[in-house]
Amino acid sequence: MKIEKIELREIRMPLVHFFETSFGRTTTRRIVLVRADAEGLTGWGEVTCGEAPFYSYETPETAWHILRDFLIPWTVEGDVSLASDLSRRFRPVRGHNMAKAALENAVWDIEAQQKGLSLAALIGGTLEEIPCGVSLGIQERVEDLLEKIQAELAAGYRRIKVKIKPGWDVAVLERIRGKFPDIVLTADANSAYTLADLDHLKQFDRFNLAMIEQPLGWNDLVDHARLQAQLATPICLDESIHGADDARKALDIQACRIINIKLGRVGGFTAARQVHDLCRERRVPVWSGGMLESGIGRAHNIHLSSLPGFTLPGDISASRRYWAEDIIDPEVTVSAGGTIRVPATPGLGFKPALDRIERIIVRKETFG
Ligand code: OSB
Ligand code: MG
Repeated sequence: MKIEKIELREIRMPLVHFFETSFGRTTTRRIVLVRADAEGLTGWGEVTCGEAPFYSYETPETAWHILRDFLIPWTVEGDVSLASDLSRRFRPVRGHNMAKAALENAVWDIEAQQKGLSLAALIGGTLEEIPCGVSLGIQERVEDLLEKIQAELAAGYRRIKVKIKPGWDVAVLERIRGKFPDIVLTADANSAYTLADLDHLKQFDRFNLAMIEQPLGWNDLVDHARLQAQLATPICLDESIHGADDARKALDIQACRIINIKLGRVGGFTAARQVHDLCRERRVPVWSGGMLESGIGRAHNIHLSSLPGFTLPGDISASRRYWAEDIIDPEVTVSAGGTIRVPATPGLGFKPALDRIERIIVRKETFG
């Protein structure tokens, strides 16, 4: 196919409630959207990076630069036969996976429509419904967190993940387990600890967590392997896994027993599928992480989670939990049983609401 036109838009979306992790608090998202047009069809992608370079080094500014000056020119020149060709074409750019993913995923959306398939069907997804969990940020008071957990369980969510950091960990988990002894509970540290905290981290074993996510360095594998050897709780890696090579190395040295796959962090559907396939071969469970996405990124995550190795609930929840008004129609909803139905119509299966997007746009550039 010939990609005739690509548009970048940056939008601002205030969160319904602030979201706080060990690296800081977010109140309003800055989101870069990619729209690609080819042969009468339109595809959409979302750059999932944070506003500041705290989760990874990417920001909306770096993504705009890498897309405008490298990835977009390489996409509009010549033909693209398959969306999966783009990851090879983008390889000379080191890293910047979230910028790459946004454009690659927009082209996957187009390819699915051309073939009359849902994105899930195009990538080989088999699950018609996906199990959902929630990620709860650090709160002002432990009581606020306990109330939120209660409400999310009542809404049907199947797994509760809480953000932790030094000073908001053991005592908080103690309170949660006191009130909810049997729920599926996980904790995400977003790299807030080091191996010097080994004795402290060992205390987590008594909370029967389904996993502890990314306790150590954002790009580390080796120290995580040391830690895993000393912990009963399975480690799940998030930040450290940038593609199938990292996943293979992490599993070879037993740095983790579970992997969180994020489309943006690994660079799009092609790489995400490679990580999934490797983990499936090795019987390692995976799940889809989230990055406080708008409906567009959220929809991509839903399709990804239809692959058969996604056996654990993902951080994919209802639009309403984040947005007063999402930018897709219909918005993402979750059943009383805590599941989301994977759309079966061609492409994304959700319609970007152009009028709403135009109302919250802060910049736009057209290429091609
Ligand atoms: O580590 O999973 C993470 C949000 C921003 C940055 C990193 C993470 C998160 C989440 C939110 O946990 C998950 C969601 O989008 O619901
Ligand atoms: Mg995480």
